[in-house]
Amino acid sequence: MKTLYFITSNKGKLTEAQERFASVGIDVVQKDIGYPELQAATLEEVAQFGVDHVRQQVNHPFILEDAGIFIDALHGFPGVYSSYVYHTLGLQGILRLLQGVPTAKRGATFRSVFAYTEPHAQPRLFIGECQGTVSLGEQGTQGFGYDPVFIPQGDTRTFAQMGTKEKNQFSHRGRSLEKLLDFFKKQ
Ligand code: ITT
Repeated sequence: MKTLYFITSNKGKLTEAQERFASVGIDVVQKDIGYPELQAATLEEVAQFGVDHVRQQVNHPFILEDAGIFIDALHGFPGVYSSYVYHTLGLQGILRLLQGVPTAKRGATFRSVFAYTEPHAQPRLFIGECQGTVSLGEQGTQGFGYDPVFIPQGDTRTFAQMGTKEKNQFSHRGRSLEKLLDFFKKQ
């Protein structure tokens, strides 16, 4: 396989997938055809629903991904609502919700669920997680979404203070992409 279609509206995700797959000679190509995001309890359900919708229009193999940040002090919020919350409350709104919460209690987990499917086949899911903390303020200008407020475990910088390659080395998406790549290698 030389070309892999990624159904996404998000250029940041696309760049990260392209960076990871370029080294193995796979060209990741964006298809921004959109699909409804089911209001479900899990990222897995959202991804599965997305596949069922997209495969009615696309008859070649493709990937799509649902991701979200789960903040401990907010009982997992925004989780599956991460996209909606990013566009409404925004990062400043999230930081306000965590006002007064000390660093030791600002734990959060980023999750990424990739779905890969071929026409008429059952989709396969590849899951990656990254633990860390929500910073006290926004830091950094790289990346996208919640990157300026997420500090991965083992580092003192936010994802927005790292380049794509470095973020991929231990991010939720880097990990799910790694599993997807392993799957391709075994095919
Ligand atoms: P799709 O078209 O691929 O669905 P999206 O931006 O709607 O793109 P998601 O629903 O998967 O993507 O993402 C939920 C939210 O979480 C959204 O606001 C993203 O910007 C944010 N997000 C996802 N992955 C992220 C990452 O690696 N770093 C920072 N924010 C991220």
